[in-house]
Amino acid sequence: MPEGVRRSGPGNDFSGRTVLIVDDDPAQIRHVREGLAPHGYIFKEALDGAQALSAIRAGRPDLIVMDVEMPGLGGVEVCRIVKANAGEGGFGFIPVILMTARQAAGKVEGLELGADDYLVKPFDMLELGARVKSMLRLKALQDALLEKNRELEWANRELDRRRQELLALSRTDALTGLYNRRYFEERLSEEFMRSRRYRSPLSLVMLDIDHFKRINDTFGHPFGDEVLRAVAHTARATLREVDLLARYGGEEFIALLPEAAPQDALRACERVREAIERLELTWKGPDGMSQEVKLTASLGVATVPADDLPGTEALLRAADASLYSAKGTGRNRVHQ
Ligand code: GH3
Ligand code: MG
Ligand code: MG
Ligand code: MG
Ligand code: MG
Repeated sequence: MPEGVRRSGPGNDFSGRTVLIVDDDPAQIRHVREGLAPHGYIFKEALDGAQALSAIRAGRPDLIVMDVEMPGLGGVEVCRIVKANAGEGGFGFIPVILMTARQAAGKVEGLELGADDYLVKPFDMLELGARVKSMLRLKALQDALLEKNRELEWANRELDRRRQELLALSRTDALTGLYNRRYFEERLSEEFMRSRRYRSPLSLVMLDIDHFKRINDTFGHPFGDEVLRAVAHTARATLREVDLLARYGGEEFIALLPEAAPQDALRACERVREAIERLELTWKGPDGMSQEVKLTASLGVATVPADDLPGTEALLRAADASLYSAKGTGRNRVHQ
């Protein structure tokens, strides 16, 4: 072949590919084998359609060269089965070259049933060689396409996964793992509208750790961080799953309690307050020093529609005012 005609891409050397030769005449099988021998293929043989199918199931060949006229299952039927099972999980794409002694009859039928090429016996071995090679090239292209497709699908899933990860990250407070303020405010607007539309109660809670600065000052900032994580975990474990809890900033947390009327919210807040009061944290200092640390928190609640508030801003202000009042009257308490 002149240099310029050489194909790039899947290449032109198909030695080592498996060719299944199917014919009820062993002499014809031998003939085809000898004709294709110089190309370095691996040959499998079958003497009828049933044998051919077992051979295909046992190990997918890269190509099938098959007689049309065989007793029992004929070449056209086998071809139909191979093509019907070309999908994923089946045989995949296996090119089929049919051979027939008949001049025209069956040729159109074979091609219409998905035979990829057709040879009329007796045929020239050079022609057989060229057609086999062209089919193997087709097969290699098809395989490369499938592989690319699989890679694309994988890349797509990976992208999707990362998108989800990024989305989750953009909603998360890095220190505590709770939702962050931005996501909370998004949800607050939605929940407020829902509450208004369905006239269902909605409570907003603000929680602020008492004298947190002292904890930082006494035990250091890293221990302060540990305390924040412990409070976050405790509040999350105490509230209902439908309650939205977020870190609002610094040592302040905020929670949205859907369907919670004032009394429900009060009870929930009391549970959180008590759970924080019960927390037993241990500060570990240098030289094996350690100390039990206790803490408390103050909580402020506001509820719509019990508190007649026009919007989320007013709801936030009302909860903040309740918190301020809880702080002002001695801390470690819930006000509403
Ligand atoms: P009060 O009972 O009135 O709320 O007093 P407080 O000390 O808790 O309140 P203040 O606002 O005076 O102090 C809050 C402290 O929280 C100050 C700030 O350094 C600390 N803080 C804010 N964010 C973080 C954080 O991410 N980690 C740690 N360790 N400390 C933080
Ligand atoms: Mg025959
Ligand atoms: Mg504060
Ligand atoms: Mg505080
Ligand atoms: Mg109030």
